[in-house]
Amino acid sequence: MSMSDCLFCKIVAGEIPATVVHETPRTIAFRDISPQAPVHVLVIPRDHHADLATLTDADPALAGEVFATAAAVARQEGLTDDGYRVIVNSGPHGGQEVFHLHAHVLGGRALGPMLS
Ligand code: IU
Repeated sequence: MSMSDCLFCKIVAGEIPATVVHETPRTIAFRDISPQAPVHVLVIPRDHHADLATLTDADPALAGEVFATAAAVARQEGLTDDGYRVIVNSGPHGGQEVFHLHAHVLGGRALGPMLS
């Protein structure tokens, strides 16, 4: 997939609407369109990186910024006391469907066992 076809690049560009909840100079966080928990936010780098390995190879500091934004979103959404989960799916077996690196921030209920 080229960057011009990337759904999340279109969200960064404002070409597709999304409910943005947090922004930093190099990251953006928006609500997942199909939430799996009361709070389900996706954190992405503004620049296109397909997956975790691509991002960490190209710009490890940006990977850190994605996680810092995830923690800031959790704090902003009031998840800090009860806890929350951050997930990065990678590749087909990891269940990755959108190939623009994203961290899921999930919370607002007890999430149960991690694997399914
Ligand atoms: P995954 O880790 O690649 O499987 O997650 C992709 C997520 O992107 C998934 O939770 C979708 O609900 C979400 N999503 C979205 O928020 N907006 C969209 O337009 C599309 C997918 I397509």
